[in-house]
Amino acid sequence: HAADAFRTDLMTITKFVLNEQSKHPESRGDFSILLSHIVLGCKFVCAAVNKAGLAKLIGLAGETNVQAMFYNFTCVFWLQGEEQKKLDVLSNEVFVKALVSSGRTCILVSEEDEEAIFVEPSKRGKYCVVFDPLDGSSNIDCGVSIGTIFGIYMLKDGGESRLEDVLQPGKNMLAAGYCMYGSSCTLVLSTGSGVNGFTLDPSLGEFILTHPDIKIPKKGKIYSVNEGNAKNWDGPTAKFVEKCKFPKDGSPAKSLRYIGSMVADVHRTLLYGGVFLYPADKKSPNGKLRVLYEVFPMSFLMEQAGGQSFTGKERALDLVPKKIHERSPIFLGSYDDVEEIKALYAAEEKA
Ligand code: P6P
Repeated sequence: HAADAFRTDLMTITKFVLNEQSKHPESRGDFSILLSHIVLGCKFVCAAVNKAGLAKLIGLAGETNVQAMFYNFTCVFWLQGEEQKKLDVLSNEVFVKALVSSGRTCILVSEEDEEAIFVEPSKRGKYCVVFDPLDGSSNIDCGVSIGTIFGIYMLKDGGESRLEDVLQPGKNMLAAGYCMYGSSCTLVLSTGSGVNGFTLDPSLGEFILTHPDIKIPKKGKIYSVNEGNAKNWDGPTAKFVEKCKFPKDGSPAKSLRYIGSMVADVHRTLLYGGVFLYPADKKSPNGKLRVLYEVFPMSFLMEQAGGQSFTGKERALDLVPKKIHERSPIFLGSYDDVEEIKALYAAEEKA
């Protein structure tokens, strides 16, 4: 029957977030309203990213001409000929406007903005959001999946919002997630009690719960690193990768999978297991990935899914950033695989 084609017990992200809220009777719904604005931002960026391909197809001078305007809760965007705006700049505008218009944020840190954004008092709320609006955007032209990454802190104390409120260790985050713009649009979210994945149904314009309670396999068969940096790796990283390729205990070698877009590499690691690493090297002693809006949100998700995340020195979520665009080396993924890396770094410590 046609009726059978449609499941009627769909769990949307909106319902899911409201269910979570109902577990906190004291909650006034601010967090749910904030999350709904982040979801809105993801929907518009998803549409813009898809249109980008189309824009190229219909030959708009090879640039992406998608303009988005926020009118309060709704957003109008259209393909237009005059202003040439790059997708990562546009995505940043969409998220900044969505977050400010939510009336629930006080400080925003974006990969696209050198300085933190302090929200004007009339629109100020109690949450601080750190985000990379379009991570991996250099991969757009070849159609590789890219994504938005975000983390949410609560203002440290009810007073004035200060930069210290976003220089908190990742373990203080209330929530973190990413939205991957690929063959489908998938939003993976944790609000501190597990990890859930939602897929955008474009016909409904809703994110539907498709990956409930994601748990990363305890050990994986994949390692994910840019081997092109091998000549600059330190000892423990080099030893770990060597072990992946030439295991001494007769176990099969691991497969190398590296997409070069963090959201895509982390999403595969979360679902299939294994380890993703962006280590320090002689050229970049703090690695490449940014602490606040790449390392912390992905580490938060990994721990919530039963995995772990290590910087080469400490648990990633224990790191206390000093600057909002600080970088850190990162080794994240299956619990046992990261344990092996920690043991190699500990052995070097002792040596
Ligand atoms: P590399 C994309 O530019 C990015 O910021 C992450 O998404 C990705 O994991 C990393 O850099 C890739 O860096 O040096 O391997 O090209």
